Amino acid sequence: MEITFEEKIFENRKRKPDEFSEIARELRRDVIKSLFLAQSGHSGGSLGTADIFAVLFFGGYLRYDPKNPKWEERDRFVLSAGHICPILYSTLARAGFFPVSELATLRKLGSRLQGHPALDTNLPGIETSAGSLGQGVSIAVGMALSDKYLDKNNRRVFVLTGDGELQEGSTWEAAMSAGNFKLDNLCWIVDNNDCQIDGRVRDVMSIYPLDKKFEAFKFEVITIDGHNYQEIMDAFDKFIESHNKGIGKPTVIIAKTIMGYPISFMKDNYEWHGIPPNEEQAIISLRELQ
Ligand SMILES: Cc1ncc(C[n+]2csc(CCOP(=O)(O)OP(=O)(O)O)c2C)c(N)n1
Repeated sequence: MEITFEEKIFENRKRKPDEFSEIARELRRDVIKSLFLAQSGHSGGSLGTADIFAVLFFGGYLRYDPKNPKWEERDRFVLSAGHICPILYSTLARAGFFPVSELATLRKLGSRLQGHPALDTNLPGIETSAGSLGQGVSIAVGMALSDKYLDKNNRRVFVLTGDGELQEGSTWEAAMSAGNFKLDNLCWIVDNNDCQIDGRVRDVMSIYPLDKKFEAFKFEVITIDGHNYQEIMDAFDKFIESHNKGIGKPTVIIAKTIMGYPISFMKDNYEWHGIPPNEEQAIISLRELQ
């Protein structure tokens, strides 16, 4: 007997935290392989956020149907940090939106898997183009606004930004709007690895204290270890409860992550923000991800 969509979501919800580690390892292996084949792209953030992607997409939190990507009642996921799309592509492929074999075309001419998500490639599962930092989160706020006040539907909007991305002024306008308009259907995840393209976020231009800033913008603030599955699950559960109760506040999950995690020679090194592994590094990485 075929299981229904709702049953599948419920089954996913029952996953134990440990079950995510194999999923995340698979996603990270895909990231390494596709970046190696492309010989360009962003390793650090893609690897560092894999645990969050595993829980969000495979834990029954994000509602989607890969067989019907435009399903009216789906939640939306916006990758505002568009440069870390290798992890989004692996996730979408493993979730069944398109063949896993297509991951080998990352950044190739004519591929649907461009270096930043692009709507005009018609890749299933992509909700918006992104890559110009700050833009995606503003689009996500617009989506949440129209869902809550125009369509009055039950959809949730999840958006992921980097922390260096928060040095882009427009992100704070998005935060101010989300708080002001009481967008309790918006879950903003910050990949807080304290690394960006040129160094430590705190050295280049500090964005801290992040929790106090989001509180001032009227957010429900949850700070977690972004590699701890139980904490990630609890944070999404709390957001969903807030949405169901209609608390009138957006949620931000400040996820403390480690860039390049868990690869020994990439971990917490901002120089891995935007480079791919060479052959030797890819072999070592895949060995470490066994
Ligand atoms: C508006 C804009 N300015 C500059 C860039 C170039 N850029 C891409 S990623 C990045 C750093 C982002 O840092 P962070 O958000 O912390 O991402 P992480 O390094 O953790 O992947 C920069 C400056 C861009 N994509 N968009």
